[in-house]
Amino acid sequence: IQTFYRLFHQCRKTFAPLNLSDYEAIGRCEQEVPEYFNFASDVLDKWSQIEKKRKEPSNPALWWINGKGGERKWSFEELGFESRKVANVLSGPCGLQRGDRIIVILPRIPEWWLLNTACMRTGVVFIPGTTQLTAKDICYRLLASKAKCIVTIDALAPAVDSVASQCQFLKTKLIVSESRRAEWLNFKLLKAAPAVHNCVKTRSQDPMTIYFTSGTTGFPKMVEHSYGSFGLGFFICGRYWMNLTPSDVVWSMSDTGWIKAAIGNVFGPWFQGTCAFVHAMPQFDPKVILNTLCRYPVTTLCSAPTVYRMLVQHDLTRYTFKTLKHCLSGGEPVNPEVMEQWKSQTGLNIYEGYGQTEIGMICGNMKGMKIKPGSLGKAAPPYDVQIIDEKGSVLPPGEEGDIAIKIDAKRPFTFFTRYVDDPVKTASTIRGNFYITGDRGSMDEDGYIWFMGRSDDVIISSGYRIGPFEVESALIEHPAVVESAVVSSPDAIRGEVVKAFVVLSPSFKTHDRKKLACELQDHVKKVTAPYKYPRKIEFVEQLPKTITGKIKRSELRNKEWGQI
Ligand code: BCO
Repeated sequence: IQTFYRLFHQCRKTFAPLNLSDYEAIGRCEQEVPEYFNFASDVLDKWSQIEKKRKEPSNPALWWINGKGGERKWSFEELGFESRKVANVLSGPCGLQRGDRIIVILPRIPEWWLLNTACMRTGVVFIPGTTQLTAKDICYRLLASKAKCIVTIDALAPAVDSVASQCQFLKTKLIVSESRRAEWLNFKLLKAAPAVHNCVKTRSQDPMTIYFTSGTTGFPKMVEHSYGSFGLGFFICGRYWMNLTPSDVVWSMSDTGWIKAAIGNVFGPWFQGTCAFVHAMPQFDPKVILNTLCRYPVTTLCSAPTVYRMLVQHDLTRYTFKTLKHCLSGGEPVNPEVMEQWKSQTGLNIYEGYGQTEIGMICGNMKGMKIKPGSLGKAAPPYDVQIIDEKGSVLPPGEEGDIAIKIDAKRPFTFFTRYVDDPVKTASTIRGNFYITGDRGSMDEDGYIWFMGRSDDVIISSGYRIGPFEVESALIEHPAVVESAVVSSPDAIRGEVVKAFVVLSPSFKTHDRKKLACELQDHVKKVTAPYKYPRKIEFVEQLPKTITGKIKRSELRNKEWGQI
């Protein structure tokens, strides 16, 4: 009888329609989070069924181009078919089981989307990483996460091989490549893999993905998200901030290593049955972006403010974006001047969203809302965002304090589960009944939040979250550096950039300073992901310190921002 009921419920679930209004109610915390949820079987496979029943042709689920004539378009059905095969590669030749962890360092190629979906189908925990990671970064991530498998491309395979012997947990290496590489499995295994796969039944709280994210101290921490926080958590964002429908085509430019790629390229669009458009540009080039917006039917553009700052340097009136109707930005604050320039040349507003790897979207300018340029918008459901003081009391409108999220009896389901292996850091994010974002700001009478800066030493440059400690650790490995302090410094294009104050060792004091600065920049790019390199370097005799010898980064930062 039990077996009968189990099968009956399974069948009912499989053939149940995709009830988006239920997901909306869950996203707003008006309905309980279901005990079981898996984005692949509960959403993607449902869109595949809907697609089959439609009479008129649908947009593809994924539309990928590489600008060199390469193009792939997958319907939800094709995505399902291919990702089931990848799931069989993961549980077959790769030997992965539910709960095992996999690091995926891939550029914007379709295989990334397949692996993402295949991990949901198998219950393997997906850990994406940017292709800018160096051998040292990869080693750190393999050891910290205890990942059993890594997937990457030819360009990064030598970096993985150079550290693999130190990574005792790593069992399988999978390469996405046209050629064979010794000791690596090839993604081409997919061709022979079976296309039948039963998606695992995952609880909403089960771990689904881990992101490495930078903080003030130490090396990046592991932010763990669950099937509920990650899948269900992005419903509101996709529907109301991104304003997506099945007839839209969204182009979100984020690198695959960041949560923004998950929001803008996976969960945001696919929850709404929208096409995720991807242009695999090997290098960022504003002209390529503008031409792509003219040639392809992109309706919705999502990118970091730095990209908009770079785009408005061009004469936009020479380009006609026939289908573009909604523009989004996130990852760093967008300045009102850029919004104004974009609007005057394209007729379109930029709708800013503010979020974090830990908790997704916190505030946003939802479509149709009055935009107050320079503000982050209003609290995004299900969050109750408040500005609080150091005792945890809510501050009145206009007063600066910590941007925080009210937590009632239990944490909102959209929150990350924990910093893996770091209960102290996990607990440190809570003050009384509030989650502390680490950002400072104020709220006006209308509930709009205004960002003021970080409360810690984290640097937000071009949308990247950069920990000063990571850059200082890279610098100290160079023989010229006795010590350094790394802080943010204002920049017209990137919002802020990394600046290093460096004390030189005596034997380097007579060296050409310009050449030495370039050498140190190249050195940092080799030791750690290049986006972190100090774009400004100042050589100093000594660093400001407290009586106990702690470097006063805040003093240097305030000077940079003209606050002293
Ligand atoms: O600017 P430079 O040329 O001096 O240096 C660049 C690269 O050339 C260099 N580099 C890259 N790979 C290298 C290398 N150097 C040596 N060897 C290599 N293998 O390193 C620098 C990297 O800087 P970049 O990434 O900013 O490059 P670029 O081309 O200027 O790109 C501009 C942007 C705007 C496209 C880029 O900065 C970007 O993608 N920013 C957005 C980041 C983002 O998506 N953030 C969102 C995070 S998620 C989040 O915030 C949570 C929200 C809920």
